[in-house]
Amino acid sequence: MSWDSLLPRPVRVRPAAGVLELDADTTVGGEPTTAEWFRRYVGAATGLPLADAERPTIEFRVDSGESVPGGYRAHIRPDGVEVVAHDAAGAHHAAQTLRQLLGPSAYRSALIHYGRFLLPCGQVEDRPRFTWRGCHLDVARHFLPKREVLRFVELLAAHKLNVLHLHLTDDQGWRVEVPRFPELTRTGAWRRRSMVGRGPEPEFDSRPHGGFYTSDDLREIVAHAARHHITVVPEVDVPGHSQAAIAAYPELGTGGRPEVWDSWGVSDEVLNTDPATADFYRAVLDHLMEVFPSPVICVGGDEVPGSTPEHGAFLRELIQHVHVRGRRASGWDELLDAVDPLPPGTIIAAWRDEQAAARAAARGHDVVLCPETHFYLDHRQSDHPDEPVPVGFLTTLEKVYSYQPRPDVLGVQAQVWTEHLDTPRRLDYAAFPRLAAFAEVAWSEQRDLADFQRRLVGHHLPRLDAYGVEYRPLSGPHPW
Ligand code: TNX
Repeated sequence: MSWDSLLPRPVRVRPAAGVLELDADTTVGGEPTTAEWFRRYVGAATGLPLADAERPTIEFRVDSGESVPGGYRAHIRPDGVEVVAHDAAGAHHAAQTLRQLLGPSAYRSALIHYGRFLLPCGQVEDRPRFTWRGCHLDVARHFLPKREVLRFVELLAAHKLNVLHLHLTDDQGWRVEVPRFPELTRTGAWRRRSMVGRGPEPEFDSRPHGGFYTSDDLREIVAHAARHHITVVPEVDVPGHSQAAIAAYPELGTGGRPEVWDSWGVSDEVLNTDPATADFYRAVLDHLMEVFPSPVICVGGDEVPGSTPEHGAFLRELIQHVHVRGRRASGWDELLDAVDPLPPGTIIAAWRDEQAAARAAARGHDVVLCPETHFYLDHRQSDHPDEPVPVGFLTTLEKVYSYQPRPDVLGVQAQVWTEHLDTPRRLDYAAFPRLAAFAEVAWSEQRDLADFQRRLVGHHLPRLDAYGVEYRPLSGPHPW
């Protein structure tokens, strides 16, 4: 495979003549999480042992004097590969680059390719543009089985993304087991109806929908993500988007006993702001912080119907609770209006407009750019009538790629909301290949649409094919 196949595009490459062929004698060593990852994934695809050795053929070294966090350089010669990375994350990025250079077969999970596995000689110097290169995944609107989340983690890592923001609760479902409050999942994880219609006006039938992750499931997801140098940022959305919690514990609401919501849109149900409700959520957050080592915990804060100053005070208490525990809270940009003063250190996920990002930055908050105009991957990909998800704005691959982030931010994040994505196949279709365009925005300073399209069509889609991703074809919607 060639150096000009890499996606996201690296900072600098210097191709040289010759190749390094991987064979039964090839050894791998150095930074242990990376060597282990390479052995497991590239080993499975090549059928090679890629054993450890004192002087390995492929060596991942870490030197904090080199590059910047997440950065690396690699030198491929006919007799070996030397990687020097700033940190373990940088070593992992280098390993992902090597996998891309090996060609699409390196993305299979078993050996079917009886040809040779070749790395082109040359050098690469690479580093991420942004610290936070996130993807948000809504597992509340439609539950996504654990195995699919593990797979999604691998796909994020293949695109050099490093944050998985898990939207764990919403009006339509509560997906995280909290041992102290068993009704949250016994009642809150299930709803009466399933979506069947695909149009802008959804239709439903009477099959129930639901599911949730146990603490061990979530620890497994966190560990798998950590092996891929991805941080899992959990979100419990308050005080709006909380009907599932209120269905489980009606005393959290403002009266009545609603069911878990089985329609889309924003429910009018909202949490009350009694001290007992704040205590309840402090306990939920404590549990979350026990399961998720993430330095950032998201409290939501979006779309609160009839938001009052009391709701702002409630959010502030929870943000402070997160900060007292030594973590940082994040939330959607409505926090800028609702919470006054907003505790310093709160990270703002700016989704509504550029102004929200500018205001957050001006007030000294770290910003993650999540613009719904460009990075909402639930939105439709063309105006073709066969497009399976006709909702939202038109968000083409090119539109995602065209986004110019303001430079003074912590990072960028793509959003996969799942009202209309009820199966893993539909999730693949919505997320890919737009997530590849997003990844280049997140990782690279340089932007060249024609060159991106060339790498995508010629090299990257074959990788996704080999991995088994059912992405949206560039030629138009799937016939299903
Ligand atoms: C807005 S963005 C929402 C979500 C929806 C999404 C659909 C945000 C913080 N809230 O609740 O799922 O639009 O595109």
